[in-house]
Amino acid sequence: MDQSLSDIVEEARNALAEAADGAALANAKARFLGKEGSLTARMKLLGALSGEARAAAGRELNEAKQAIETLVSGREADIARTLLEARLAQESIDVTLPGRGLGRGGLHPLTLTIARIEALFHSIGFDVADGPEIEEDFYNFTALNTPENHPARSMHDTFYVEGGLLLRTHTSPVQVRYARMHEPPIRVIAPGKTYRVDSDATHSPMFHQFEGLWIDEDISFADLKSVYADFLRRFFETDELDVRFRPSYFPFTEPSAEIDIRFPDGPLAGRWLEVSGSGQVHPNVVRNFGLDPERYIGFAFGSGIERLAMLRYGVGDLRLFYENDLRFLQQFNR
Ligand code: 2NM
Repeated sequence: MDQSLSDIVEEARNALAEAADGAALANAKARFLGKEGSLTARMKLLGALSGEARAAAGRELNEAKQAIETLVSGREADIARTLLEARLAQESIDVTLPGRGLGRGGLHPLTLTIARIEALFHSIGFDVADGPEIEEDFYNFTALNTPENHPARSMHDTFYVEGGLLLRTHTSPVQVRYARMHEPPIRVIAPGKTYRVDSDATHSPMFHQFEGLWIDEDISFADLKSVYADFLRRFFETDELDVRFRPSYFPFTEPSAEIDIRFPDGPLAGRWLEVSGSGQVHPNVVRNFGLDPERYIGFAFGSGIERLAMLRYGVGDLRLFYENDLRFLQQFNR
């Protein structure tokens, strides 16, 4: 005997329930309602019946067809909901998880040292100036009373570049430019990169310097000494620091003095350490500033920033400043 309609509906219910996605569902639906579907085949047989029997069989077939269609749309909704739930589960974000965090950068110890020097001199009325690192011979040497045959001008000591220019060997040319553009009284420091043909454990071809210049009508070496000694004690955060000025020679100052310091305690206690050069600006240089050396007195000083940073932080090797090893750099925050 042929399958009963209720068996077909039951078979459809099972087949549809097994369909896991839209394509499988369409296939399952076709098995019953499609052109070759089992229910469709029954419909085709209606023509052979007549009268009351045909009407009754037609009603039953329609009921079965509707039952299957209802099952299909129910299953359709199930599949759509399952897919949506899977997608939502996959795309969900747990807003309660902690963030990844931002790695915080820091300032290079030389940058910190320059900022500290600038702040200390700024607090006593000094301006901060900068200028070109590629300089003219005039500003780097000639204006600073450095003779044509001076060894510092040799190719062994100075980097010359195209166009008769050079890499500044100190920041004094900034002082020259500044002094020629400003009226006394002048109080200025010029920190920055400087270059010399020199490279070993204690010398880098690029290093940092700051130089200071103070010009007024009525100042003396005592003013230079007190300003610079005060700076050093504030820089190293100890009033106990010994400071001495020792006669020396520079072409651009006369008289000139080397500045030494001595720590009362710590690993360097008791040893005199040279940290700076200084002097009264040579009359020829004052003239090159565009000023009358009979009227104006200038005092100048200069210091290597790496040297000051090494002493302050207790760094033993200059090269550490240039290697960008984070294990080194991360140790400095003031
Ligand atoms: C030093 C030592 C002595 C210096 C001189 C000048 C200028 F431009 F005013 F003449 N600036 N810096 C100077 C003097 C620098 O460094 C060891």
